[in-house]
Amino acid sequence: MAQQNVAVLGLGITGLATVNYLFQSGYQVTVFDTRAQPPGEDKLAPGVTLIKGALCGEKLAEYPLIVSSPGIALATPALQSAIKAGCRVIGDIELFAQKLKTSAYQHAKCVTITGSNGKSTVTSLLGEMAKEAGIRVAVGGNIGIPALDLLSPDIDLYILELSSFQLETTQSLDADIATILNVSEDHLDRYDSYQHYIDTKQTIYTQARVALFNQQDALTYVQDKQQQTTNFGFSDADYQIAVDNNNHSYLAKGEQSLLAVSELKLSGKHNWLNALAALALGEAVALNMPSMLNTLTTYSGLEHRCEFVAQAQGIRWINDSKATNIGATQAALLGLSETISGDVHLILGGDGKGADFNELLPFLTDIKGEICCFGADAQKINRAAPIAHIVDDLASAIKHINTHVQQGDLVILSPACSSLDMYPNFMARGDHFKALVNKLILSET
Ligand code: UMA
Ligand code: ADP
Repeated sequence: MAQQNVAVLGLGITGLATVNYLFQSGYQVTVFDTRAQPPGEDKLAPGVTLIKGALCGEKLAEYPLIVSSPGIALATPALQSAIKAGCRVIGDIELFAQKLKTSAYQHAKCVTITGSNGKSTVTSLLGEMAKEAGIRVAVGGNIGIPALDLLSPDIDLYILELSSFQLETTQSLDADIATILNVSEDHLDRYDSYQHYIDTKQTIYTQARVALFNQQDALTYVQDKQQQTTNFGFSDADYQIAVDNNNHSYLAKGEQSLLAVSELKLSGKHNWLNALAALALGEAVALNMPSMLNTLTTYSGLEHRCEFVAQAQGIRWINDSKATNIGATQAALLGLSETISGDVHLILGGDGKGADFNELLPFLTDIKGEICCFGADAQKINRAAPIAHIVDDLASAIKHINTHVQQGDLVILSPACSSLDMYPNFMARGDHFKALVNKLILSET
């Protein structure tokens, strides 16, 4: 029998995982990548053809099945013309979903997590909860490990973080539970409208048996009235915050208090919601509550998310490089305002992905310290918020702020923008910030 031809678009980590998966499943694979030196080139199996350069609709139309990477928008003209010519376009998560329906994998449970912010925190937290409960768990997707690389018949629970990019090309997941944690503007350079981005997020629910929504955020509400749902939120929710007579707050299931929020290792009120979401997801896949609560008392969060860097001369430095949209910066500012005695100094900047920075303005007016901005959208930020000084780069921002700080102050990199205009990724930006801060502190002691 002739091998079926499949085109894989993109040779990043998703493309490479897809190529390996299809190649091992016996397909004839051709990879397309627009870049002159795609990152996975040296790792390609012999027998896989790589075509570099601009995507051509006519060429793609020769393939009945195209598996596209998340970094390539479905709206790309070459892809659209291939679809019109009758090609089927899916993503790696769709291949994963199909594999999970086969006999060796059917026993496994699956949780899917999307949202504009908090995805990685909830995904990794739930992964830690499952590990602590002794479950054979695999954690991946947008958080970093491509879903296809997780597949093993030995796994009993998959926890997938899904981006809107991945949801664009996924139709047949059958998750035990799916959640949209929250929705705020992001990736507006990729979608023709905010509504398009919201609608894409909503498709996660139609591919799950139970939908978990955020009571505080109407954009996460479930549209299908027939769908089984559960919810989390500060109040009026299945998983909520209870306050006792002494004004102490607790994570609670309905009226039943579970854990004092003061016991959480994570800080900031947005993390109360993340913890509630993880508990709801965990219960839906039968994780044991005492064990999950125990994890919450030890889990300290991921690098680059409101990460403590150093304290010197009474000044606290925080790396929140993963704040790549306005909603994340807003959450960081609200969370931190409760914990400091002095002023907050803020570093913004990068590529705003089409965001309207006027929406950030209400959260900047309370800031008494310095605000600096740099990068591709520095002018745009400064036009919306003239209090933000334009500087050349991160080093200049730190230098400027350091001349204004006083004991009790806090300096935070929470850029509200992606890093890709100046750095390979948000991790490199956060690492640069940490290195600059540590160097500064060393030079002053
Ligand atoms: N690219 C090209 N030409 C191509 C293919 C890709 O220029 O032919 C560019 C894309 O525009 C993008 C970059 O290369 O700028 C990477 O794209 P990719 O699809 O090859 O990405 P991968 O390396 O496979 O990583 C992807 C996710 N990346 C994106 O969605 C852009 C990773 O999420 C994810 O961890 C990984 O799959 C595993 O599932 C990153 C991300 O930034 C962290 N996600 C966005 C976010 O979180 O906001 C959605
Ligand atoms: P994502 O994977 O969705 O980008 P992360 O957990 O990596 O989410 O966090 C990204 C940024 O969003 C960080 O700056 C973090 O402080 C902030 N954040 C985390 N959880 C929430 C939430 N529930 N609401 C708003 N912002 C959040």
